Parts: sequence; structure tokens; C-alpha cells
Amino acid sequence: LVTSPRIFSNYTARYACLRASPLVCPNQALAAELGVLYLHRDLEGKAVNALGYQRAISVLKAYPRVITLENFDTEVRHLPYIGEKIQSKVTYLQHTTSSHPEVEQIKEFIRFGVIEECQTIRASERFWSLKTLTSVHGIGATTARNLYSIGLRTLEDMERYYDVPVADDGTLKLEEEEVIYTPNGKRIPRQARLPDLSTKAALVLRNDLEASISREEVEEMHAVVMAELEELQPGCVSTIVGGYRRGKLQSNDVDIVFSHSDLRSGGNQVKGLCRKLVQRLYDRGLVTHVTHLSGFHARDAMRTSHWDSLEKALTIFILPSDGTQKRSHRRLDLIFAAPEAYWTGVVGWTGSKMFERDLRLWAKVEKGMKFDSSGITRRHDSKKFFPKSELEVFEFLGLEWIDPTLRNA
Ligand code: DCP
Ligand code: MG
Repeated sequence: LVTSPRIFSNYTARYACLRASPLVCPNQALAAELGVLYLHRDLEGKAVNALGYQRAISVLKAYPRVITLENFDTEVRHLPYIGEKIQSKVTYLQHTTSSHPEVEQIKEFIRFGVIEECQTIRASERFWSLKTLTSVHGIGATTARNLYSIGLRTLEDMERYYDVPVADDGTLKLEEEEVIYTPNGKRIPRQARLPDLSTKAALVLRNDLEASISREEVEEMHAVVMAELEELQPGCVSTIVGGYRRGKLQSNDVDIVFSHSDLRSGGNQVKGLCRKLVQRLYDRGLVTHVTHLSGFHARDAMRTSHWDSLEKALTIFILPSDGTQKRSHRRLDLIFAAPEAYWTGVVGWTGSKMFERDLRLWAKVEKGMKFDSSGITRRHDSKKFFPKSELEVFEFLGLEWIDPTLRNA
């Protein structure tokens, strides 16, 4: 795949949704080094600068050859978001073009195999602390900087700060009201509501939640969830989306888009199903925590900033123990689309993040459409369109087909 010239035909395009981006590219080490600069800017809250690096990395991921000093001068520096500032005709894009990474940093990497600023960043205690603190689920860069400013540096500092109880054997434990995980169905305390994943619980579960998930386990989780769903509502369809669908061997979480196969039902079979499924998985001891459930908290109804209007639940899930292996808590995102919104849901959740960002931008700027996971809306008259396949989503938006495994922008 990496060497096939055809798949790279669009590598000069400004929009990530026009470029074919393989999982592993010929300039992977450079992308990783620039990734340090991206992460550093992101942790420090420099969003525009971070996006500049993110865009440059994304462009490099679609470049078909190993970058050398020669092709850098003849070609690479002229790619979008790299090298000279490009005056975009579209004012919407302008703020992103002014923050491209320094040409010199890429050249430095070609010459020396490292970027000096990255060395400095890697040697900085602040960088490692912020990275460590944000590794806890639910702790973002802003919170991490606040925690750092009051003296927290390590996860142990966080445990003390959040008052996580330690058991006699030195292991961390969930507080009584949070003891809800029962891999072999032993003990499920009755609770008035599904437990949120508190920062405290995230700290206790951090080793589980930080570990990556094999494709085999992703598939097993999917099968278990589908079996439960089939009992609740026969005839549902689903696609595992996210990084798994893009071919990643190890995922950080599992994302599944669901719908019902009966197109004539008008979505009645799907309405409210997300909640019911989560409750059922919880009753079975499969879901232990819920970090977000659309329509669950009263305050959700007030929020209008959701990035789509599909029913979804972000949960913590654990497979039942089969007696031979220890099971780990995993993040599991369940997304429910009405039948007509299934394919926009699948496209909208397959990613990558940069692919999705540019897909929305492309639809808006170039096609006068609003794309999101719940459908496509023509901007001037608000007419809604619901493509009947994934290919139709691409065709409708005037895009060439890009295989999911080439959406790793
Ligand atoms: N997505 C999005 N915007 C969100 C949430 C999700 O565009 N607010 C899309 C893009 C993501 C996909 O859904 O690629 C899944 O999101 P993840 O955060 O799970 O990321 P990945 O699945 O791509 O990688 P991994 O889970 O392995 O980290
Ligand atoms: Mg994912």
C-alpha cells in the first residue's frame, strides 16, 4: 500500500478528505517528531499553533516518498501548510495557514534525524508532567496546567490530591459506592443511576484505560454487545468504526455505530435504544461507568454544542472473565443513528480527526453543505440529504472514494 503511486495521487490537496493517508507512511519518524511539537503546543493551550503542526503532519502522512533535502526544496516545501505562507483565497482558512511549522525544523530532521526543540521539550519536567496528568481520562490540558501550577507532577500526586483510597495491600480501590465492576457477574450494587466515571475512578482504572486494545478484543467486545442488542431489539446493524476501521492494530477505545435494518420504520426501532442498551449492559456487569449519555442528564437537553444529534453513550466496558485471562476495563463508545443517517454516521465516526475536520470544512466551503454524522444539510435551504451507502456520501459531496484504511490523515 505504502508504495502504490495511485493511492497517493492527491497528496498535494489542501483538504485531508481528498488525500489518501495510509496508517504507516514513508516519513513516519518525521511525523512522530513533529507530533512532539504538536503535543507540546496542545498541552500549553496554544491551539492555533498546535493545529498548524497537526495540519503539516497530516500533509506529510500522504506524501509518497521519503523526504530528502533534494525533494524538500523541489516539492515538499510547496505542499500546503508546509514552507512558505500560502495566501488562501478563502478567509476561513487563513488563520490556519499562518501557523505552519518552521521549514527549518523539517530540514533539521532530514539532516540530523531529530529536531532540537523536541530534545528540549523531551527534557522538560513540565512537558512530562502535563503529559502524565492528561493521561488520566477526563483530565484535559487546561486542568492539567492548573494542577501543575498548584504543584502536582505525578500520578501519585494526583491520587493524594483526589483522595483515592488505598487498600491494605497497597493497591488502589474504588470507593464503596463505586464498586460496580463484576467481571464474572458476582456483585452489582443497586444504584439509583448509572455511575459517572469520576476522576477518582479514572485514576483507579488508569492502567486498564491506558492500555491499547487488540483487534481481536475489539471484535469480541462487538460480538458481546451485538448479542445483547439482538435480545433487546432484533434486526439491528452495526459497524465498528474509529481507528479499528482505519486498520489500526491497537486501539485506544472501541467505537460502534448502530442502526436498524428496517428502513421503513422511520427510526422508531432505534429511538431510545442507546439508553436501553447501556442499562442492559450495566445490569449484566458489562458496562461499569458512563462518561456521557445523550439525553441522560437533564443538563444535556440544554446543551446545543453537541457535534451531532445522534444518540450516543460513552462508557467503560469490561468483558466477562472466561477464567483464563484477566480482563481490562475499556472505553466503549456506542452511537445510534436512525436508518437514513446510518452511512453519514459511519463516515462521521470512522475518522481520523483531521479527515473529519476537513470533510466538514470541504462540505461547507466548497459545496455549501453542512456535513455531520446525523446527515447532510444544504446550507441555503436547509434541505436534508441521506445517502444510502458510504460511497454515496462521498459522491454526494463530490469526493473521490477513499478507503477507510487510507483515512489516517
Ligand atoms: N470523532 C470526531 N469528533 C468527536 C468524536 C469522534 O470527529 N468529537 C470521530 C473521529 C474519530 C472517530 O470519531 O476518528 C473516533 O474517535 P476516537 O477518539 O475514538 O479516535 P480513533 O478511533 O480514531 O482512535 P483511537 O480510539 O484508537 O485513539
Ligand atoms: Mg476510537
